[in-house]
Amino acid sequence: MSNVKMLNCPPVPNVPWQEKPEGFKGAPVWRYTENPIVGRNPVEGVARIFNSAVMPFEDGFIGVFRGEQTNGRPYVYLGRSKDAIHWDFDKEKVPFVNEKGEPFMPLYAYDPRLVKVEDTYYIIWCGDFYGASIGVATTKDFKTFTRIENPFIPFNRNAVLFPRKIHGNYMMMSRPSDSGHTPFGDIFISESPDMIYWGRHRHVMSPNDKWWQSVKVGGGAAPIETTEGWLLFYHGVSGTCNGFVYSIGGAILDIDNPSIVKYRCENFLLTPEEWYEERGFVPNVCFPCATIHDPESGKIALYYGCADSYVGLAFTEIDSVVDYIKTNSCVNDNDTEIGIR
Ligand code: BMA
Repeated sequence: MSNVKMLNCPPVPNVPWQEKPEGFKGAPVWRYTENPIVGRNPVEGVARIFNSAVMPFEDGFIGVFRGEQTNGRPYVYLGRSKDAIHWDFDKEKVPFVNEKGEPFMPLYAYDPRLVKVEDTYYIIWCGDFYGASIGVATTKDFKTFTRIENPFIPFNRNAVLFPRKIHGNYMMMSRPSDSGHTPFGDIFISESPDMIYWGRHRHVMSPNDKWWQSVKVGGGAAPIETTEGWLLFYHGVSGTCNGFVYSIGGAILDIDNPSIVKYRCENFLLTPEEWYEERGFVPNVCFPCATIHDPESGKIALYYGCADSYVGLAFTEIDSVVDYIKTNSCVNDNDTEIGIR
C-alpha cells in the first residue's frame, strides 16, 4: 500500500467512522451499517432531505441540506450535529440576503455544497436564474448568508469549489446543462480572483465508454488535496430503459492544473445496491456532495444523497482509495489534456 497523505486540511479526530467489514471485496468504499442517516419527513414541512454537504464547525459539525418541501420545491436548510451522524435541522430555510443585507431568497435551491476557503464558508447550490444556474453565498458565522450576484450564466449545475486558491485564484468546477433532466454533462473548471468574475474556463472530463459514466458526469464533493493530486469523488450517470442510474466515481486531478485528470477509475466506487439507494422518489441514485476527512488517520467519511430521498454515509481511507483509482485508471486524451481548444 502506498503512503498517500492529505495536505492543507485540519485534523478531524472525531471524523465519523466504521471499520471496513471483514472480507469486504471490490472498491474500498463501504457503507455505514445504520444508513440512511436522515430518513423521511425530517422537519415539519420537509418531506425528504438528500444531496447535502457537511463539514466540521466549532466543536461539532454543520451542514447545508437539500430539503424538499411538502409543496415540492427544494430549498437549503441548515443542520448541526455533535457526531456528524445525528442531525438537528433548522425549521426555517437559510435566510439569504443581498450585499446590502436585504432579503434575497432564490426561487428554489438544491444540491448545496459547502466549502471553506481561508476564513470564509461558501454555500453553492443550483437555483433559478431564468433557468437552472449556480447560486453562491458566503458566511463566516452561519448566521448571515450573503449572496454573490449570479456568478455564472445559465444553464449550469453541480458547482464545486476547491478548498484553496491555485495560483492566487479561486477554482470552481461546474457542469453546463439544459434546464431539464439534462441528457449530457461534462465537468469544466473556471478561475476567479474574487469569486465574482469567472474566466479561463477549461475542460476537465467528459462521459466515457465505461457504461456507468457514459451519459454524464458531474462534480461531487469538494476535492481533497493529497500528495498524488486532488482527489475528486464525482457522479457518473448511465442511461437505462427505465431512466438514469447515478453512481459514485473517483478521479485524481493535477495539483497545479486541475483541468488535467491524472487518474480516473474505470470502475464505480459505489453504485445503487441497498434499498435506500434503489427505492425512493428517484430510484437508483447515489449522489456524492461532501466528505469529512482526517489527514492524521487518513479516514474519509463520504456523504451522498440516496434515491433523492435520504442521506447516506460511506467510508474509505486515503491510501486505499487512491491506490484503487490508480490501479484501475482508464484516462484517455480527453482527460489528460489541459482542456483548452
Ligand atoms: C439531477 C439533480 C440531482 C438529482 C438527480 C437524480 O439532475 O437534480 O439533484 O439527485 O438528478 O434525480
